[in-house]
Amino acid sequence: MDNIVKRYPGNPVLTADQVPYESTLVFNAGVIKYHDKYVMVFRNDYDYISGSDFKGTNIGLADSEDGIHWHVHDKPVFTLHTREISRAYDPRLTVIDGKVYMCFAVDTKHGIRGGIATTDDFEHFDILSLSAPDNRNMVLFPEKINGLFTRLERPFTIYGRGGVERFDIWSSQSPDMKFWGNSSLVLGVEDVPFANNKIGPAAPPIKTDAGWLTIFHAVDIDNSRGKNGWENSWTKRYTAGVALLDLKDPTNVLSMSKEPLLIPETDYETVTGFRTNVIFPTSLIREDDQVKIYYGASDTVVALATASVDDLIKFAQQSTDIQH
Ligand code: BMA
Repeated sequence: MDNIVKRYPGNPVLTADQVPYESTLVFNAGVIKYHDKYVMVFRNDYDYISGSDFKGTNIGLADSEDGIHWHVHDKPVFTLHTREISRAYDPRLTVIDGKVYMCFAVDTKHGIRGGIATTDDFEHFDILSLSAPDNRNMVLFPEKINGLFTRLERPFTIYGRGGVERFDIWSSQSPDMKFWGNSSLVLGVEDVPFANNKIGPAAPPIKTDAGWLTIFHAVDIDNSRGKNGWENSWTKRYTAGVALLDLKDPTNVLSMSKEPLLIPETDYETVTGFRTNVIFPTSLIREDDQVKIYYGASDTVVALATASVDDLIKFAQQSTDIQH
């Protein structure tokens, strides 16, 4: 099963120098096919200060005819900044019944919230809900399940998990995108053999006969890693795994890869960039029997890879030993 994922040889597909406004890092992008074009919303961090601090973050918009060559629009399209809120970031897009929804994370003075907005034109966004803190990495399933909108999400359970980062993937449901409940654990970090720190939802799942094909990110810490990227110390590595969830009950994990699907390897994933060793997938686009996988690389650029749906399903069928 080696190399079932092919990186686009011309990677990265989006870099800060393509952006016609202040931009330092462009990464973690939501991508959909919409009205015969590819549309991307991406996180833009600009004006580096020091440590992990940037002067600002906004969400930019780009479109493309082929999913490879991107034209960035002249202004950012989504910025949240108030006395309470410092920024919105990490957008994911899902189309449900022809309507576009964007999930995003929001940093506030009182915690991190997961937001969901809808838009018709990528200029005006109506915010439908903001979760209680701390929660983020929300992704929406592309259709209602048992009559309810369904999302995967990643609460931050610091206090209840022994005071350390041990974060898991959960799901919640809603009749209207505003009120969310029916929350259940989907996958625990201890279920993932290549994570020793935390996991989280990556891209909105896609429907296959074998189940919801779901990519997630998995974090391992190795203290011998020391300095990587621009910060004084960065010891985490972000890889991507893949799982199949029951079509009728996505809290039921049918199977999961025992090994990562994508590990940082190339220069733009391991050598150059702000936080190296980070692969952060945020979008999956199905095209016949193939998928395009978009991911943030080193928190610095957007990269593209492709894989066959059948290979991903086989890769996800390695293990059915899910503990809870
Ligand atoms: C996570 C988020 C992501 C980022 C990743 C690696 O906690 O902040 O946006 O890609 O860390 O830095």
